[in-house]
Amino acid sequence: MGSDKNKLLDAYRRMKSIREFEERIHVENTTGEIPGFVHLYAGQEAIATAVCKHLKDSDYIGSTHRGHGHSIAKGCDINGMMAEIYGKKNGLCAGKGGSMHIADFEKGMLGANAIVGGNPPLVIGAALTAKVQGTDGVAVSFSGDGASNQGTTFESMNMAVVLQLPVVFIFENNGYGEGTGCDYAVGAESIAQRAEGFGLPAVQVDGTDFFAVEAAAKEAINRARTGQGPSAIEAVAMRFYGHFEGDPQAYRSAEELTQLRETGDCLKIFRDKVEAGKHVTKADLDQIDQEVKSVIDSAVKAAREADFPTKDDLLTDVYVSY
Ligand SMILES: Cc1ncc(C[n+]2csc(CCOP(=O)(O)OP(=O)(O)O)c2C)c(N)n1
Ligand SMILES: [Mg+2]
Repeated sequence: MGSDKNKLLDAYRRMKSIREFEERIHVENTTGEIPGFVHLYAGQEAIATAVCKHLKDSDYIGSTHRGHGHSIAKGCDINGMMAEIYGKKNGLCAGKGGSMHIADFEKGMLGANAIVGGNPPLVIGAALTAKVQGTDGVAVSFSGDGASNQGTTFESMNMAVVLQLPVVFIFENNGYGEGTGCDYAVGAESIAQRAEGFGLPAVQVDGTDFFAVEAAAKEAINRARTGQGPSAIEAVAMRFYGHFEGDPQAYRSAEELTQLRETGDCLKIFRDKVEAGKHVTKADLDQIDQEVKSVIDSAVKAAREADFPTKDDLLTDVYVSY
């Protein structure tokens, strides 16, 4: 019982951390202190959290331009991430990457990736390494509906099947690639159906339902870990904010956004489910809300006060040293 409760609270803490991180960046971005573009993951938290729950630090993930949620779910340090987004020297990548290039190999985070369709080839490389070295390592690629149309993604799915790699392709269908609806741009009945065409076992799940994603991810990751080859999951959940911060969102209505917050909020859906059960109370979850808020407050404060890299820092990290 105790461990069930702890697992639920851990999942909620992770999802809430992502939400609070993103909501706060939405506000802080207006001050002009954050250099570069930011793409917020709010609305899709259940997907990254439910998938990464089944992964170890030694497993790898590849992410997208919308990578904050994947990074937090994989265990990256929140203070280091915030400092990175502010371009500061103590950031996870020494302030040289920013929002779209957060990486942390110690946590198995291969990197956010500004190239749409950029991560699947990297991720199958990590999966091939695990297979050749005979570890039980798994690699997971997070891609959007837009990235599902890229040739790099097709080639990666094919190679994963041909080489029977320990990889899972997570397609986060949030309805849009920038301002283009996936109804228009994805030429198949579903992304899962398309993945099946490549020979992958594939399912479509409700990405606002943590438990649905968790169950599908458990099966797919177990399949990969036990040498039974690759899988794909299409998880459907809309983003709450624009494509990037500053997007006027002329392609969707105000009603769509209001309705999303009311009926498509994975945190509310999670809370309703667990509060109706025996183990977790509203007070437990409210307490996590408070704790997470203070973690994010202090991450923002520390990031704002930290130093920028110096000119000399420009000359380091240029080449890999082995
Ligand atoms: C190869 C490439 N083409 C185009 C772009 C411009 N671009 C950045 S994000 C994006 C949309 C991606 O949509 P999707 O994969 O659905 O991810 P989402 O933004 O919805 O999370 C596009 C076209 C890019 N960064 N890289
Ligand atoms: Mg999309």
